[in-house]
Amino acid sequence: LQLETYLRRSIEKNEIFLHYQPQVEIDTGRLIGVEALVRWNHPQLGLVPPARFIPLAEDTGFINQLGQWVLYEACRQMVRWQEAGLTVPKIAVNLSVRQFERGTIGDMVRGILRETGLAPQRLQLEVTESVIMNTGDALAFINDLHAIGVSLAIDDFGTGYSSLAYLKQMPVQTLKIDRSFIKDISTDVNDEAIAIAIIQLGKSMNLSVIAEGVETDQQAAFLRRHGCNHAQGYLYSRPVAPDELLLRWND
Ligand code: G
Ligand code: G
Ligand code: MN
Ligand code: NA
Repeated sequence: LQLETYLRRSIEKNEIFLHYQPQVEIDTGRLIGVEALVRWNHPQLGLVPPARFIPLAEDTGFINQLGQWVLYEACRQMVRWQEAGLTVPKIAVNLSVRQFERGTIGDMVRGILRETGLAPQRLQLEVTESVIMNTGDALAFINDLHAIGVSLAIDDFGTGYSSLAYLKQMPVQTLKIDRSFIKDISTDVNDEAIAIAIIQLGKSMNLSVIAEGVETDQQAAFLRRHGCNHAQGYLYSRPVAPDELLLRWND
């Protein structure tokens, strides 16, 4: 309960900030985008992991305020990097199921793009399969977002229970292979088979596929060999502060 009280005030107290994890083309190491990941630094508690406060924010409804703050800040940061001379091709922002409940997600995205001046093509929204399956009329919302010109990614793909028939109707551009399938590549043949199947599915449905949680050269080589050329993970970079991204990727 204490945590909930703290969380409610976290935005106004400037305790919330974003880190950004690079997404790269495996072949060239080129930066293709970043994923925005929210962080909470409380003066007494220290850094609270998102795995603790995101579910709380979802349960209490605070995720709506938080999600709006995150999206605005992420779009603003893209403009700041641009002004500093770094063009980040694309920013990916996570959305929770509750952000779809009010039916105003499209208006929020439109408003923030207008305010920040970020081109819609440079914003990708990540939703999990459970967002799609647990949102009434998900297709209408997804179509609305698609009409704005932003792209959509399915996060943690393969861990949920979305039907492929559903996927077929969705104007989705990207599948993110969940880290759990990448972790044991080269030791677990089942995980390898799943990763390959997702890559093939993406190819045949004309979707781009990005592997999450890539930590080793071996994993990267496996992915590349099987036709997945986009990756995100500690092998390339941890999530970093905006200035660090600028330093490390500005050439
Ligand atoms: O950074 P990592 O520990 O950074 O993130 C843990 C979890 O928190 C991931 O499942 C990630 O999708 C989720 N997460 C991180 N940032 C956000 C955010 O801005 N919004 C939502 N809804 N989830 C986020
Ligand atoms: O669930 P989502 O994919 O949105 O969140 C990404 C999460 O994965 C974040 O917690 C991020 O810090 C973490 N992450 C990113 N790259 C790696 C990696 O290479 N290894 C591990 N173990 N975690 C990672
Ligand atoms: Mn994500
Ligand atoms: Na994920």
